Amino acid sequence: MKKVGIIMGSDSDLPILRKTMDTLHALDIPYECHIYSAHRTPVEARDFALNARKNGFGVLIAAAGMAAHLAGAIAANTTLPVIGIPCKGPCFDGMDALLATVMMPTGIPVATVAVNGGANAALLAAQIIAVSDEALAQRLDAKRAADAAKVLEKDAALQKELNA
Ligand code: RP5
Repeated sequence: MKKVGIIMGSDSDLPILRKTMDTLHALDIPYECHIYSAHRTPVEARDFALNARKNGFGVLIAAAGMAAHLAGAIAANTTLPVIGIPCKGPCFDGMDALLATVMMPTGIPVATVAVNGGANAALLAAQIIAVSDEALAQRLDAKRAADAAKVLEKDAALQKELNA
């Protein structure tokens, strides 16, 4: 199976990427995780993206906050699918990172998930890989069914309480 590459702009983003790693781990998807910044280590970020396909990656996830150029800078150097996670910083409730990540110019797409959407980034990466991996597609179906069952259990408990 192709690996998922996870890149974060700073170790301060790590709590959000833990959700990404946990979700990939639960789905049995191999991944590598690195701290490379578009601004502080631009050479390493570029080299990682340039070599990602030949190094066995199938999807890249890039997370950054504030002037969040990382996902775009990664996408500029690969045609692998890139998923951006805007991370909430100290100002603007994450709107700064959301706009910086999502507003890519035509030709260099980044699939942007919600602010701090670490788990959804992993699930989207999994769904991309599952296009050509039936066993993974089945694990995703099972997770959807289990998640739905949990919601219905909560609904049943609520109905019981309201109708008591
Ligand atoms: C971004 O700047 C990082 O992705 C992080 O979200 C933000 C702040 O970084 P630190 O100053 O906490 O290292 O590049």
